[in-house]
Amino acid sequence: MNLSRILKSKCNKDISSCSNEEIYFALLEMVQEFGENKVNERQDKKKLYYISAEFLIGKLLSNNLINLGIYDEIKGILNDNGKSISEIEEVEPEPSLGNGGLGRLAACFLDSIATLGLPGDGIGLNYHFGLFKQLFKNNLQNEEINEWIEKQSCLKKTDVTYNIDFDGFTLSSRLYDINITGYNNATNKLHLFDVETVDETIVNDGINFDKEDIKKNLTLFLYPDDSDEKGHLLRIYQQYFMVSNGARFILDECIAKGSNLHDLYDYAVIQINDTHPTMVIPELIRLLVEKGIEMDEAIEIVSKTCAYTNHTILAEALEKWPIAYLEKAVPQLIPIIKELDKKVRAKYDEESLYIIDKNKNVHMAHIDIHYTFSVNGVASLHTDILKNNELNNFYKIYPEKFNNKTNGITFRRWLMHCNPELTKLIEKLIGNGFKVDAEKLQDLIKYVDDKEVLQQLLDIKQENKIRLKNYLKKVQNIDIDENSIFDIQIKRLHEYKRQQMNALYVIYKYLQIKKGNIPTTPITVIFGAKAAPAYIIAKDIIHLILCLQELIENDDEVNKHLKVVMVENYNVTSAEKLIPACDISEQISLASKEASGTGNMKFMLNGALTLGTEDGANVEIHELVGEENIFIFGESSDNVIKHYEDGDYDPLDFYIKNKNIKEVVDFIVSDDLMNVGCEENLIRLYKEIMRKDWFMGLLDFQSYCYKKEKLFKEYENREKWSKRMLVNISKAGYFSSDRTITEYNNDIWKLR
Ligand code: OX2
Repeated sequence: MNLSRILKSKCNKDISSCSNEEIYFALLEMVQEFGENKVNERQDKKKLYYISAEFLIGKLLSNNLINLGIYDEIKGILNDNGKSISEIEEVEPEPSLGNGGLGRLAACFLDSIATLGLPGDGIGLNYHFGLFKQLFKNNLQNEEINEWIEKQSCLKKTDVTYNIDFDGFTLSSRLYDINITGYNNATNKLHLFDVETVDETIVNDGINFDKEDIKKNLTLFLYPDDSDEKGHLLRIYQQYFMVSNGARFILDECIAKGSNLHDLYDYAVIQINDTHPTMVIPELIRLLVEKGIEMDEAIEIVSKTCAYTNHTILAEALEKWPIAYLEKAVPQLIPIIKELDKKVRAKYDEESLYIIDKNKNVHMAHIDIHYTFSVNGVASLHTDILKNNELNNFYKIYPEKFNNKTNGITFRRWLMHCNPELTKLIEKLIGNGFKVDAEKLQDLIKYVDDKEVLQQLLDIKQENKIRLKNYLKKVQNIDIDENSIFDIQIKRLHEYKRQQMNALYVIYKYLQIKKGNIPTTPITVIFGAKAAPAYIIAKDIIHLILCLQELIENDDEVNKHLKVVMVENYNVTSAEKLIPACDISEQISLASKEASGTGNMKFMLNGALTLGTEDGANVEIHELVGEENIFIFGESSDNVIKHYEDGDYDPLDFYIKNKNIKEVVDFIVSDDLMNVGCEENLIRLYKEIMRKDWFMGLLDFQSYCYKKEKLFKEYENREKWSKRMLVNISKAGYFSSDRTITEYNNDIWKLR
């Protein structure tokens, strides 16, 4: 195959005389054709459908080139023609079809499913603007639309359409497909449904639009503002549209393969990604009954076909819909949901197990747990908490359904693509095997005393820090010092993730420097986070961080030693730059609240050391790397759960008794900050932290500061630090999503 010739013919002229855009579109077309040639023609009887409201796939071009095994060659060809692959990567818009970990996990899973050669497709929605684009203005978050669909894109229009009935109107759908090509393996599909009548022009003034105009708005945004009833209804419309299309599509494919529907579970397994797609259960039952199957049998068939993953124990994220809303939007499901509830009530005399509670709310997770054959958590601590606390009543009646699948990440994107230098070094040391068998990374451990290798690790980190410095200069015109410690917290903004605690540390450090306690090595604290548009306190936390950024930047006494950077519009693309450059990975959620986390795994794989609580997958990282190679602090999850049960936590106690804490908390409303910020936001946040502090930041603040100081001291011993880096990299193999998917397949899907 002469790639140079193919590319040239797609460009219609010499590569050297093409613009980056022209080359990008030529490559896009080429990758699509190559991927198409690898579509799994083998008709496996059983197929997995991973149904999810989010697929945070990130830019696709380079990953496709890597997975097709032609990245290096293309890079070379471009180089020979005076072009740079990274500049061409920049042309590609990033689809933001996800919010955070849950959506990125789904994308990593699709990569691994295809890489392992398993028959498995994704099903979701084709949001035109995805999650919003974040802009900072006056130290506040503003939201804009994120346009990513161009005339030519990774989306392939298909001729699959359905008519989806709602109360009083019908929407016709259209399926668009994205190729998911595995690493050196077959191509699967991501199926994204859209509404034919969607209308992008109804959005105005940022991200505002008429929430009631369902025909035009249904697939405009992921998670439209749901702070009012109209927003809730829109979400229900979206969810039903997704699952009804998905269910019809699945049934059609199974029938085409020879299923008589009584044996649906021999042809399909449906993984329900959190509760957003839960309505697929009643919808499938409804469709089966429509096709002549008795209700009881239909329920049994569907229960044997579907499996459910729980991603969170946060009460507000466990969806429950007022039955009145469902009656309004999807009345056709009501008799089925009532039947499902009736069956539960007939069997169990226990309110907490019911699907419809006494306040007439429908608990989506309860539908999942009763009417699927598998319920899994996403890290071992999380699954234990589900079994022993949150879902204990369910665990008692269905112990056999509960299982753990610790999350993972695809190393193709989160090592090979984002950190080519480190990849090259690993290849040189232990060969290529780790790319398909990540556990092979353990072979690196034999270099733990090899000074040359350790120095190379430090050198690569340094290069990646410079790369990040250049990137931030370019996209945000911010200067950072590559010789400072890069301390990074990037994730959705949520109080339980405790960015506010990190910000309080920044204040602490600022005040220390003011008092003359200068850090040996300067520190750069980097944040990246979007706050949900209607989540006031989260936006206040962003405001605080931006105000600190400005205050410190303008303080010549401090800015040589400490810097705060809030990365604008944090997304997959910027994560790929931030993670390889990181020294300290902040994983500081309140123990018990972060189900798993996956950023923690990406950082570790790229040689950052974790500063974290004993939460989510941090627990497993801790076990793997050992005490010496991770920095753990804070209250245990058992104690946290007990504090909640006993209701005995009061932040005011800490504020009053601890001088240090009072000083940093008070600083939020100091003149210094008020001068650069908004009084209303800062006072609101101050009160929230002092009076509520729902996620116990003040409880852990002292031990957080202590550990962080220790870390900074340890950083000075570069050799010891580099050993720790090596241990972290060598132990990261367990967190490959290839391992996770192998477990899903062995225990739940049983494909092949
Ligand atoms: C996230 C969890 O918060 C995160 O801990 C986990 O790593 C990720 O899912 C993937 O499992 N609910 N949970 C999540 O997002 C939502 C929504």
